[in-house]
Amino acid sequence: MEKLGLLEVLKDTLPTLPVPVLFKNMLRRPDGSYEWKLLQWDIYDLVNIFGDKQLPFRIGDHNKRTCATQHDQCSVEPPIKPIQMTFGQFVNKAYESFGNKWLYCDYKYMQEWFTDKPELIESFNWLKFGIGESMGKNGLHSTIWIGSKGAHTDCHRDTYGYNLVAQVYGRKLWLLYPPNNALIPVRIPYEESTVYSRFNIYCLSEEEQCYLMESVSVKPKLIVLEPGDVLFVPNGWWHYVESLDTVNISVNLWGKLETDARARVEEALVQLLISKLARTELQETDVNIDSYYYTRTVENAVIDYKEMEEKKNNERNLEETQDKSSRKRRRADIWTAKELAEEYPDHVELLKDARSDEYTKFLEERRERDTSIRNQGMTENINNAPQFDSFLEDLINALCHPDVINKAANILLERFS
Ligand SMILES: O=C(O)CCC(=O)C(=O)O
Repeated sequence: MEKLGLLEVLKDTLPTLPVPVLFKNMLRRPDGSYEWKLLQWDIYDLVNIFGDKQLPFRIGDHNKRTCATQHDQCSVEPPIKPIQMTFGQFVNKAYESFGNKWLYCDYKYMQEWFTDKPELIESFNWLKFGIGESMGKNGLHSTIWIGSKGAHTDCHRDTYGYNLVAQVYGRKLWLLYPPNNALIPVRIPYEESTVYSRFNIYCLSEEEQCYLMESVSVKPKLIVLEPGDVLFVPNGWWHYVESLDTVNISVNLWGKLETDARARVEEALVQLLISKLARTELQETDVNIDSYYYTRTVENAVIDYKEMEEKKNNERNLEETQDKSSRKRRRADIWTAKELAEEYPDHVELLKDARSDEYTKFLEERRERDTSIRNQGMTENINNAPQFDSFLEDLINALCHPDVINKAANILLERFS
């Protein structure tokens, strides 16, 4: 039988993979050069391409124990607004170390920020990963992340889709945990489609370090992405991401999943609760709209879900009438991660569980950030951190807990016909 191309296999397989996978050398030509222009450009090319466009950069502290995650602007003392600068100015500041701060222009949709830069949008695509033309033929539906050393995204999991992340410049460390509730999901800080963990992994307290070592029984994966690497992250996996080098760029694409319609109902329920309960300073501004709007959003998500279910049932019925061999063929299109790695060893790597000494060292390094501040007597804000103290937050996090929302969505969907 003719060997299927990896692209063909990934089309059906990627959305079904339950474990992360690393794609190596997928973006290289046989002569070793990169296919993507985005990967061919050096830092001077990139400075030219980004030009004089002003970009917002979040600022955070190296070695600062804020207790609340630094993702939440309100929890940084004093609250800091993102600063605007060009990519060229960012590069200069990054190399000057910028007063021991990190800068992060993160989670920027190309279609919101860079439609005036077609060269950038056309400089990469996801077709090799089996993504269809409409989403994958260029970078339009992707997001870009530009940060300096220490810039990080707090531990979270995404509500919708699966994730393909390509490292473009510098190295980034990814800590991944399989789906579980031991990492304590919270909805404050609130961000649509992002469920944060209560753990501030960037600078851990001793208690948090112990908890992660002793009470989280699932085994994490730890990987450093280099330019040209592409990481696949399945839906529901927690990830904490930290930039290791002076200048860091990555791009990603969230692929669609059948389960997204159901996740949308749950996410709309959370939004409605937050809009009712959260104090304005704990919310993104767009949440502070009359909750009538969010009630309708839940209703629309329920309608969409029901329509999706009906379509799926029709397709299933059609399949039942197909002959057995074509059904078998469809099943054979789905591979396991192990099969992929065995069949395409040059391109697909399974991620091993982090070795215990590796994980211990990783956590220890992040706790030392805490210790360095503790020694300087700067721990006051630990006890005032909203995530740990506020009863309202505890209440919101209880009501928005995935188990509660899942149950509420079940009941709602059962009743709605
Ligand atoms: O690169 C980062 O800082 C975070 C990326 C991320 O969270 C994602 O792609 O889902």
